[in-house]
Amino acid sequence: MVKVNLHPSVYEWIDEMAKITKPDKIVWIDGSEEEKQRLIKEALETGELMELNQEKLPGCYLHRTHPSDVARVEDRTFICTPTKEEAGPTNNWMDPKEAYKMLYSLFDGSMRGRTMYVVPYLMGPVGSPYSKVGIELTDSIYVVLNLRIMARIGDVALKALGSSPDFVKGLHSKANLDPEKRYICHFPQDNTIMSVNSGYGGNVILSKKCFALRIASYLGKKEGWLAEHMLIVGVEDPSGNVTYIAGAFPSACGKTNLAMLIPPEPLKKLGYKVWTVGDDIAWMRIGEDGRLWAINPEAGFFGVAPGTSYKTNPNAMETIKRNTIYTNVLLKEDGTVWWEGMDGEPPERGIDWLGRPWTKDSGEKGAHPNARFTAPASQCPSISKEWENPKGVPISAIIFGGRRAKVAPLVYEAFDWQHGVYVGATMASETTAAAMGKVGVVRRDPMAMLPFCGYNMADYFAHWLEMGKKIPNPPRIFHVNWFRQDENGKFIWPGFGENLRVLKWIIERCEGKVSAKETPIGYVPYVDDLYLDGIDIDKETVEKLLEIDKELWLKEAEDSREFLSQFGDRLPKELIEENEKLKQRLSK
Ligand code: GTP
Ligand code: SPV
Ligand code: MN
Repeated sequence: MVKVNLHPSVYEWIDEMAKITKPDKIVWIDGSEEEKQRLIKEALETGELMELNQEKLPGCYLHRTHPSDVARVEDRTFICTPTKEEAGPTNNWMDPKEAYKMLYSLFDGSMRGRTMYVVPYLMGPVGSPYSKVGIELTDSIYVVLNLRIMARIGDVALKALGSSPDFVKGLHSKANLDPEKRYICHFPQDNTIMSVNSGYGGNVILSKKCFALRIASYLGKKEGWLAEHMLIVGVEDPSGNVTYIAGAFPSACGKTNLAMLIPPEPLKKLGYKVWTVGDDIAWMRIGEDGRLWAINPEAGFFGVAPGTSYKTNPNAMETIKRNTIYTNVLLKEDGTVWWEGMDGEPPERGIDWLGRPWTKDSGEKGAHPNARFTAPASQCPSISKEWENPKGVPISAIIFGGRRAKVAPLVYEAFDWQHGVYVGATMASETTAAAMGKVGVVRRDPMAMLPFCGYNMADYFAHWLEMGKKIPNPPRIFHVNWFRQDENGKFIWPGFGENLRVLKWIIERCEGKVSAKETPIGYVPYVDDLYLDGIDIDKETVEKLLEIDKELWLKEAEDSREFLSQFGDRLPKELIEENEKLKQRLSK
């Protein structure tokens, strides 16, 4: 292990947690290759991992979680602030004293007979002033191996921490996976996360949603920056100029796909290229040049497997060919993997995500709808050469989006920052399999942060408004919807690579190159300004995708008003003002 004089509080905290959880041994993770091989060997012996066909999928392994433990548990996720108001009406709240008391009893002896791994990890590029350190204590090798891909772990993290006491404490134990005693608790004031009785990604890879979004959003508010559920993508135009866009879509609504987009043939011919910086989380600060700059705090992708194919996302398919952990996918007879929506014919038979024999005519899903892959970002063919730039990349446009079968047009632009914050604050989307609960129900999911904001959402809106005043040259704000459906429930817009045509318009708006139609909800493209050469959808249909139905939008405005009203006096008045203005424009 690297020699650094860590702050005494690091050891004190680990000792204290070990006294409670009572592991047989404690192992510090250094991040070395040798250590990785040792952990994999151990996980193969216990069955925590299964080896896949090493010729076809070198360095790849399969993991199955408990059937009751396949997605984030929003109803068991808590923000434990001194007062309920600080957590706000959209979060579950628990009094910190009571939460600690309950958790310590659940953690009591939970690691008996197991090893406690001490995993120091760095969020953000090495050497970046914006990077932050966490330490996760866990009794799961699966978690260690995932963290190894998703963050920069071991010695690099300890070096970055040095003798500072400033790190995020994370304690995780699978305990006995009892779903009734599953808790994901955050203590923003203490820089602390505690997760118990789960083994599923978003609940246990504490670097990700727990730290980089919930704790970080709280730190961002305090320190004047933004931690967001956003992809970061660079679009290179034929002259070689790269424009960076950040996009917030709710879970399983297309961030990974947009971040790794491959230009459709006609745009490729013109010279367009797309570069991936991040697919899930962005930390954004105001740069010296007065623009908003973003880093990807992560080092890997924890992506949705179903629907990923060479047709929809070839860059992802190339990324996950090696050194990838697959969770809850179908195991094929040849030791490779499959999921619904993969290219070609489904296999005749295999072992499904539950570990049961499966045949293609069984009518059952082979992979869980929230099956995931964990893969290093460095393996992505489209990875940007700027992805580890300590300064980040300058953001020209922010896009909000969701799954809306109706109402929301393909794309529109907000009138200004304040209106853009309203658009983000009132965005809605159909729920997906990324969280436990009903799928396909429309809900408001402000800035795609409903499950991830670590403090009162009204204060979060105020922070966004405040940031807008502080950024001399703010990004323009847009809203997109790739998911409008026809009467038969089919997606109308072809999506995926074709989404670049929308990004092209967005970039031209940022450059002041195209005009737009002013509508009550914002600026909408003139259809002739969208590059539609060689696309498989006719102009009239695109016109329809751009239509604003005033009746539906008035209802939308009413519904948004009701959603906002839950925040009471704490809600910034600017958002009510925007809601009023929208209704007035719609009633004209
Ligand atoms: P999280 O990792 O949960 O935050 O999700 P994400 O936003 O990164 O979603 P992802 O890109 O993995 O997409 C989720 C699902 O939506 C996959 O099944 C995709 O195939 C599908 N999808 C993504 N983009 C499009 C699109 O443009 N059109 C359609 N119809 N489906 C899409
Ligand atoms: C999401 O649900 O938004 C994810 C997957 O990115 S998880 O890490 O499980 O939260
Ligand atoms: Mn996500």
